[in-house]
Amino acid sequence: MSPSLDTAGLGARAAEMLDELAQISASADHLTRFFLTPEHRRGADLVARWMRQAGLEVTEDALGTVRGHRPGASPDAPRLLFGSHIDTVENAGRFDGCLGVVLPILALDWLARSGHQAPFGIDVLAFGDEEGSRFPTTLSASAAIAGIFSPSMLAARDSDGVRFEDALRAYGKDPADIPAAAYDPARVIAYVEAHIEQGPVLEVEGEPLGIVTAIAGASRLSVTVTGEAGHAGTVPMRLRHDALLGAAEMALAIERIAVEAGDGMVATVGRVHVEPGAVNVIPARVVFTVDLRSGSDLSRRTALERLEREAHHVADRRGLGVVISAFHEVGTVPCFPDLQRRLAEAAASLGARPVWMPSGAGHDGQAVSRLCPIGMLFVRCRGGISHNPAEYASPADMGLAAGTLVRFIERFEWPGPAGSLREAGESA
Ligand code: HGY
Ligand code: MN
Ligand code: MN
Repeated sequence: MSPSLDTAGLGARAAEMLDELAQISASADHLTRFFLTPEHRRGADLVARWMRQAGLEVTEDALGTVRGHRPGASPDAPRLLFGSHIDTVENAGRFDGCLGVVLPILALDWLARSGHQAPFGIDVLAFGDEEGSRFPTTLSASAAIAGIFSPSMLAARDSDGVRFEDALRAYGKDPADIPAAAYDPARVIAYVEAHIEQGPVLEVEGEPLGIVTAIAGASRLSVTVTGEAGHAGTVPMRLRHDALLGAAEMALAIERIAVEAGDGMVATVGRVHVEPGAVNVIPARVVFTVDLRSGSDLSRRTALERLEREAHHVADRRGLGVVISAFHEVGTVPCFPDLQRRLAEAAASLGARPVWMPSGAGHDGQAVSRLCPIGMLFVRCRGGISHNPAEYASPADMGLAAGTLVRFIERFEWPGPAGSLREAGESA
């Protein structure tokens, strides 16, 4: 067991690193770092430097994921994976994603300094496309390591019309190398992601750490409503086909569907585009997004069917057209019980009493779950605020989380290549 863990020092270092990474942004005024941008490149280079300083072998795959590797007892020893994302939403906080890259780097640095050598290999992964902020894709980088990257993503275009594939080539990658980014499932033990909770539960419970039981399934939709442009001063209200009012009525219907569904369902209309967007022209076309989530996939699918019906009722009544297309769909993903137990025991060894809880936010772990068992460790964040520059996790809580990862790795008894974690987990 490594010497008594200096969790305060680990937390202070984590805060410094996150502050440094947060300076790498498309804007001088706020933190915005989108996939395959110059800011992504600079952020990836900084993470790679930290990985090297921690003694890791650094590579980068065809989706730009930075990989830091610590060898196990033999070059082909199966690996424990840790990681999260370094891309952000617009005007983001500095902890979302990045924390889950910084903490395992610090944990491995600590273990290296304390002379610990695990029989298994350990990788830290910094994914670049979790948020889906630039392209209408999400989890593309983690999907690639899981071997489930969808080539159709390459045709996605950002708001400037730039194709995913062209941006990838401009970033110096070759789409032909994407299949090689996938891990061999037989060489991977499990994946563990540390992440801020992005909600208020841990703060309300007065606990610094959470053990995630499952990650909620999510659907992201694009809804296009078409009406008829007209003169704002001359067309009587009863003769209008106002695309924006139709969209507004649909948005309120979506809210009602989520509230009535229960199951912790949440629905968000986050982006609205209005054409022609002139003050004195009746809107002819509106495109808006829907983000729908629930811990129950059945409940979410039922809500989607109801949303489709009600949107068409509104359109029929107002003489509008409506087209609904889903551009992202991921099912609810359970976290592996054996990993939950191991994370909880590691946290408890440092005096924490972690809270078991689901994640309403999506994470790279949802994609990686198609490769191997996943576990997630939540870190308390102030006021549950996230996707907001006011996002904050304390150095003390971050240090405790880093220490938990150290203990998790030190204690990770693994049956070896003969047996997989899944078998061990099932017997546990
Ligand atoms: O939207 C999410 O849940 C994640 O922050 N990308
Ligand atoms: Mn995140
Ligand atoms: Mn996020």
